[in-house]
Amino acid sequence: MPGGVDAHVHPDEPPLFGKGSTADNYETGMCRIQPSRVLPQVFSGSRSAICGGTTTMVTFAPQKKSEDTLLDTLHATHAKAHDNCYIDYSFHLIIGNPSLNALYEFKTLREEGISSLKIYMTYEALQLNDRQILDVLLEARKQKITTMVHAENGQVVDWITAQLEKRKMFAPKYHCTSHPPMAEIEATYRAISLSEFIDTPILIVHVSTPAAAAHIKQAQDKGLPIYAETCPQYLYLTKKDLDQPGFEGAKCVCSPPPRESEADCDGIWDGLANDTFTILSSDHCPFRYDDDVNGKKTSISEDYPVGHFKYIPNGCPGIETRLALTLSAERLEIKKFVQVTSSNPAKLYGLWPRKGGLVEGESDADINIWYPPGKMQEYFLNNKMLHREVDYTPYEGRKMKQWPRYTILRGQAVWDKENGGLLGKKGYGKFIKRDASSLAGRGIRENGTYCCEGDVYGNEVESSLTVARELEFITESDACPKRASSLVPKVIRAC
Ligand code: DUC
Ligand code: ZN
Ligand code: ZN
Repeated sequence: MPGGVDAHVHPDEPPLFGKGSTADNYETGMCRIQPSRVLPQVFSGSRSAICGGTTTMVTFAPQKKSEDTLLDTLHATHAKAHDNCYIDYSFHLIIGNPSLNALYEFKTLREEGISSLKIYMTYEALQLNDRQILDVLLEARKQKITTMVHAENGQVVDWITAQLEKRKMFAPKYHCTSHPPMAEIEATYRAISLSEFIDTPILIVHVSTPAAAAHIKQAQDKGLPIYAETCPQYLYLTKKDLDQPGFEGAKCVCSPPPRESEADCDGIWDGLANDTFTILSSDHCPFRYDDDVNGKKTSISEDYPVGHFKYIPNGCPGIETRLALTLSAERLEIKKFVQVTSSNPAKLYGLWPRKGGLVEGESDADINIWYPPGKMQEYFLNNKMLHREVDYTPYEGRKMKQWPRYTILRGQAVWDKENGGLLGKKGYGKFIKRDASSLAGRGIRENGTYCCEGDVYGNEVESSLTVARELEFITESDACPKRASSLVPKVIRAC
């Protein structure tokens, strides 16, 4: 199979999601964020990735609210990654401040091979209001940039958090209470509406709730270019994993949180099977557990002896386990597994056919060789098997049936499970310039109407288009370009 493409990875990030900084860096070096505790020079995000069969990752370059430029952020992130990666990589820009200058820089981002952004509808440090989101979507549309959206209503989360605090409910499990499905469902619907209004594609990241997935599916069935991602934590974890004695539940605090029951996980599996989800990423956001300087335990203090859920850094590790966990579940057809973990992320983020496929003469030779079904001795996952900074896995003790036997990156063997394990070298991984997203959107005719208009779109879409025309952001260059997308919505393919 083609090597894995993980399009949602957070190495070496500053505190943005609660307290704490992510542990895995791009390289093998000392853990930057732990000056008082020198860690062995053996682990890193990209090393961990390659040991689990992921050969390309797209990480984040986070612009802070206080910053006016994106290009400095991009260059600083390049500096962290350069010569430090075991696997090939690119970056999504996180837009914390869509200032005029930042919007102006979108064009340069494209010239520098960056064709995707992420925005947040929650988190004080990152949250954009609807007006700012419209600014981003409009400029992204002009530059053919794909916008990833973290869809949770931040004000709802803050309000419930205050209610819980009044009642002195601080334990990790209240993270779930403070991030209810409603906050995700509402924000998902709003993001879809804003995207439809601007007529530009979005990718809703880390979807956790079947009801949010239903909104996405409905939009897709209308022909709208709404794409979605889910992650292993929503396939395997539930609220019970946060409801553990003491502080233990903090290990599984991420946002959106794992949901109520296994029925929710089943609903997310169904979304993978029925194409609602285009990609399955790890959202590897690696905070150490037993770490009161930068990890999960920063939320413990004298006032909060079992921590305070609102200060627990949000995120779970998972880059190394994403592929093997999913394959071990034996719930997806192999073709679907390859699509959601490799080919589709490559197509969505402008890496195809170089990445995510085995196309003769066009693809890099990035290959995973797995054990034939039933030929690998079953085993129980254990964090000690993994190759990174993080001191736990949320999937400890899970029964596994698969792990990559060999991994090859650009023709070089970089992982041989039975003969030495890691063979890859730091610095072999290269930055990959990305093309315009395959999520370029619907075809629009020169006269401004959709090339697939008709019953499938209905009046609502037509009226948005009229507004779009009035604002003159539909230009000749948008005229039914037979977009080079290999992943356009079904209705478009028909025309
Ligand atoms: N969103 C992410 O994408 N990753 C970690 C935390 C979060 O909220
Ligand atoms: Zn997010
Ligand atoms: Zn993330």
